[in-house]
Amino acid sequence: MLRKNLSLEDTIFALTSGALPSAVAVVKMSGPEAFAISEKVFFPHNEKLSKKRAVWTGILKTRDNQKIDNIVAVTFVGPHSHSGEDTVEFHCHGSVAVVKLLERELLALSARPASRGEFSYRALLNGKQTPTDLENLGDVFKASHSADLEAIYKRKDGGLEREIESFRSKLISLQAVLDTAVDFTDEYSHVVEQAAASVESIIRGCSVVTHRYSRFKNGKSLPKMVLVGSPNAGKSSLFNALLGRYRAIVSAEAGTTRDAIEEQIEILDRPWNVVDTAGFRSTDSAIEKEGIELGTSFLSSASIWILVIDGTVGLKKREVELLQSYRNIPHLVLWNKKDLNGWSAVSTPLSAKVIEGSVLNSFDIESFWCELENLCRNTQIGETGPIPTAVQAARLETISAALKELKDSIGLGLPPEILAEKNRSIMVQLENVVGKVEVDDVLGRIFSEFCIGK
Ligand SMILES: Nc1nc2c(ncn2[C@@H]2O[C@H](COP(=O)(O)OP(=O)(O)OP(=O)(O)O)[C@@H](O)[C@H]2O)c(=O)[nH]1
Ligand SMILES: [Mg+2]
Repeated sequence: MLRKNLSLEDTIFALTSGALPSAVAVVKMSGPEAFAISEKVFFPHNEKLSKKRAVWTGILKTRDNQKIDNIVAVTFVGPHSHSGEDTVEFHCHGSVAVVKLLERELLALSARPASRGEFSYRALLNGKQTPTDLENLGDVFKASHSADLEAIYKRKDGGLEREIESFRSKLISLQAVLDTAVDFTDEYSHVVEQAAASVESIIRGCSVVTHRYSRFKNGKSLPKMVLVGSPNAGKSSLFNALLGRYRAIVSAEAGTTRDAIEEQIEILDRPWNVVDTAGFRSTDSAIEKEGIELGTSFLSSASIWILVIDGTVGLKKREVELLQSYRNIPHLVLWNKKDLNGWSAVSTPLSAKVIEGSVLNSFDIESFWCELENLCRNTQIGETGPIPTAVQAARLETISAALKELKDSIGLGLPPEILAEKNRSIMVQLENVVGKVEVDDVLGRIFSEFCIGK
C-alpha cells in the first residue's frame, strides 16, 4: 500500500540536514522535474542553471522575485546520483524562515514532501543501493559508539556465516541420527535424549545471536561497570568523579539513590556504561526496595563491578556475601572516606584488590582510575560475536520457533520420520539466514526507521 502512494513520477524534496536553526540547512530535491523546478527559484551568479553535475553559487528567490538566501547548490544528473534520479541540493543558511520559504516555493511548483526513507527507496528501486546496503546503513544510524560501527563494517568478515554453519553441522549430525532411527525403530528411544540436547543447544546459540542484535538496537551493547555498596558509602560521589561532572545526587542522607542511573564513560578509548545503584539495606520503602533489587540484578550482567565501602564503618555481612557471590566477575574495592577521623584500613584480607582513599581527593581518584584501567585492560568483555542485521535476526527468530517446535515434537515422542522432516526443513531455513536480502525484506524498515530526508 505504501508503494502505491509513492509514485516515482513525483519530484520529491526534504530537509536532509538536522533540526533548525543550524549553520547550514540542506534541502534535497529528487525526481524528473528537479532541474525544471530549480530553474524557477535558483539563479546562479555566473551562468544559467543547466543539467550537469556541478556546484553552483547563486541566489534563491521566490517566484515573485523576493530574495530568500544566497546559497550553494549541488546538482547531480541521474543516474549518477544517490537516488539514481536528477537531484538538486540547496545548501542554504540554516534559518527556519529560509527553509520554510524554499519549501513553500517547491510545493507550489508541484514538488511534494518526501516520506520517510523515500530517497533510499528510490535508490533501491533504481539499483543504486542493495537491500543489504540499506540494512547496514540503517544500523550505522543506530550506532552509538565506535565499537558498534566496527561491528557493522566487520559483517563482511564472515563471522556470522561461520556461526550459522556450526548450527547447521549440528543439525546435519542430528539428521543422520534421525534417518538411521527410521530404519531401527527399536533403538529409537536411545536417540531421543541426544536429539533434544542437540536442538536445545542450537536454540541457545540462536538466542545468543539474536540477543546481540537486540542489545545493539537498544543501544545496550556496551560493557557494563556497576557500582554497589551500602548507603552513604560514596557510590554516587565516585560515579560523579568518574564522569567528571555532577550527575547523581550526593547527600549525607542514606538512601539518596533509589533507582539505578546509567551513563557512558570512555576508558582506554572504549565506551563503558557505568551504573550507580541504590545502596543495599533493609527498608520498608517499596520504591527503595525495588531500587536495591534492580542494583543487585545489574551485577549479574556486569563486566566489572566496584564495591564502595565507607572506611569509617567497615565491612558488613552483605558486602562479604557479594564479594563471595560475584567473585568471578572482575571487581575492585574502594575503601572510601580516608580523609575522615574514624577511618581505619581494611582489617580482614580480601580476595579483591582494595584501593584505600577518598573520592573527594583528586590524587586518590587518579590512583583509582589507574587501577580501573588495569582491570578494564585485563577484562574479557562479555559476548562480542558478530551482530546480525535486522533481517538475519528476524530469520533466526523464525528458526528458533521451528527448533522449539521440533524439541516439543521430540518430547512428545513423535515418529522419527516426522522429526527428520522437520529437521530437514530447518536446515534449509538456516542456509537462508545469511542469504540474499530481497527488496521486500527491507521495505518495512526503510519506511518505519529511516528519517525524512534519508
Ligand atoms: N569526607 C568524605 N565524605 C564523603 C566521601 N565520599 C562520599 N562522601 C560523603 O558521603 C555522603 C554520601 O555520599 P554518596 O555519594 O551520596 O553515597 P552513596 O553511596 O551514593 O549513598 P546512597 O545513594 O544513599 O546509597 C555525602 O555527603 C558525600 O559527600 C569521602 O571520601 N570523604
Ligand atoms: Mg547514591
